[in-house]
Amino acid sequence: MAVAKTLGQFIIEKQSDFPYKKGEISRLLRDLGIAAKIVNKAVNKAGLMGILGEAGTQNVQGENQKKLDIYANQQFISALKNGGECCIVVSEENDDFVYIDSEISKNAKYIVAIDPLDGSSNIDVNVSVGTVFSIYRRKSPAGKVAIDEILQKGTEQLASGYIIYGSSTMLVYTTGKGVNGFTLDTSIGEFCLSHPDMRIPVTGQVYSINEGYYSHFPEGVKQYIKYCQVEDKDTYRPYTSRYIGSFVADVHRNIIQGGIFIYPSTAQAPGGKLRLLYECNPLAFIIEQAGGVASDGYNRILELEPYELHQRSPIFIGSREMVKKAEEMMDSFSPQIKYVSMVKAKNINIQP
Ligand code: AHM
Ligand code: MG
Repeated sequence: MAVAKTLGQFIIEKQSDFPYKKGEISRLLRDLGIAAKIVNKAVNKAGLMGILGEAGTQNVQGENQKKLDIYANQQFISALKNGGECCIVVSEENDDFVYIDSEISKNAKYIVAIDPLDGSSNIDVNVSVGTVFSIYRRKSPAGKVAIDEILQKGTEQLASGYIIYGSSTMLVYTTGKGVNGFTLDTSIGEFCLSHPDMRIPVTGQVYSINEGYYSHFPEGVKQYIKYCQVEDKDTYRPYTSRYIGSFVADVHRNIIQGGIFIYPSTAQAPGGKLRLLYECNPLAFIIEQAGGVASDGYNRILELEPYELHQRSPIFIGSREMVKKAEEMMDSFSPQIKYVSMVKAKNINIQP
């Protein structure tokens, strides 16, 4: 039987593709991969180990229980701390950024934005969840990291990726030279190259959106949904609707099969739901590298200006032709909510 290439071997082989060729990005990816294996174990055993439950409660052994997303956050931060390459972590689980203060990190140059366990409410019902991460380089050479070094545009990402804890566990990443996917072989405890050079089909037949909020959607989104549902043999419509409610899982399926995922602005949530720094930007980088498009309905996600750590953005992400069609609809039917820049979007008054 042929021996599969491990993530570690692949990273060494691709070292020359990485920016700042000193092995630093490789080490960061390795550290994230280590934490992913630990989190994978906990996710798999979640129902068995009594690890589920609210933070602060006690399990049957009288031990303090941790919600799995808090556990995942701790694992990723401590792996990054031990690795010594990361100086700042921006995490969905922490209101403020986390400064990594340790002897080996004193010259660290990288900022990691992470959602340690996205879609964690799905764990209670045994549905796939994910980790999403993004790596930036600090701008100043040393000393205190300024907030504008932390709030960089998605175009500044050096690497991004996700881990999907599903029927199998996969780590998918890009450093701007295509997208590669690795499946965890639990018998040897290694991520092995299983999906080299991932490409998203130019179009697809899956649209993915929470239609329960239909009445709150902008007119452009309503019109796009109608378009997806209309019969048309030439474009293989009607499309099929698939919504897991777990961002990583929905986007991962669409990368493989082709499709569009939309979480738009709604009357209740004018900025959308998903977070720019550690949900939208990392997956937008992956999607673009796989040949797809990621937009807020009007603008490229990667060019949005970040103004705060936990800022949200509407997102239309997936197969090129499908996202372009949805953008056309937004332009024609919802021009009034055009997000010219996120700074303006902050105060925009949305009339769907
Ligand atoms: P979370 O960060 O609180 O886990 O929420 C993010 C999740 C995404 O994974 C998913 O796409 C979305 O929320 C689903 O939201 P909704 O239930 O509103 O459709
Ligand atoms: Mg999340």
